[in-house]
Amino acid sequence: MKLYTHPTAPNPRRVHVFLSEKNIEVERITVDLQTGEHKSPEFIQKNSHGQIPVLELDDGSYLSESIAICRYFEALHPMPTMFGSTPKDIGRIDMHLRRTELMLMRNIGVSWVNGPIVAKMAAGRFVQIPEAKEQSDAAVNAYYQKMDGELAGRKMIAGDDYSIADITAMCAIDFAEQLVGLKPDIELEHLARWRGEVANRPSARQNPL
Ligand SMILES: N[C@@H](CCC(=O)N[C@@H](CS)C(=O)NCC(=O)O)C(=O)O
Repeated sequence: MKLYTHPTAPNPRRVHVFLSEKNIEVERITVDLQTGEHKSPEFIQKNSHGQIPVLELDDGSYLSESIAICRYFEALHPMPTMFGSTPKDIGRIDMHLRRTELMLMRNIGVSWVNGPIVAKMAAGRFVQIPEAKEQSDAAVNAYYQKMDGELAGRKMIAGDDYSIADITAMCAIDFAEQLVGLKPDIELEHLARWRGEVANRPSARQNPL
């Protein structure tokens, strides 16, 4: 198997952290995002959406979407589970994962696309909408507040145990803080406690942003 990836991009990082948690080694091939290798005809054969990560299976077929790749490995190596084992845990983890992707990551993405780094990197490729960034910045900060309230009452995002919801939220917030200027307010102490705990796991330290 081969993972087409990039050492610091936030979606691939989710897969890297997940694989470290499970102690799974997969050959990694770095895709050069700067030169647009992910949009080349050769890469489009692997993922028609021209995005990373992409997993090449031993039979020559390809899987993309970070969570689909993680689910594939979870099915191959169920323990330690990152998606839950009991019906209740599976449901709860999926609920938090979906909220994190659809409400937090999506708005961080809007702020990123309409922000200063993309303005420099991809001048002319996107029409930037400052009002959209204002709204998504506010939505991200509101989401941080909601997380802080929830983390006051439990250790990890979906309960007592670390899960794919924690991996996804950590990768999203690290990216938001370092590259989108959306650092959680220092007063959100429960969110800060959780961030400290997930950042200290070997899987996070082995796969920094
Ligand atoms: N939903 C996809 C998103 C993948 C994605 O947005 N990857 C980024 C890197 S973090 C990418 O390839 N960006 C280049 C592009 O979209 O052109 C997933 O979860 O894997």
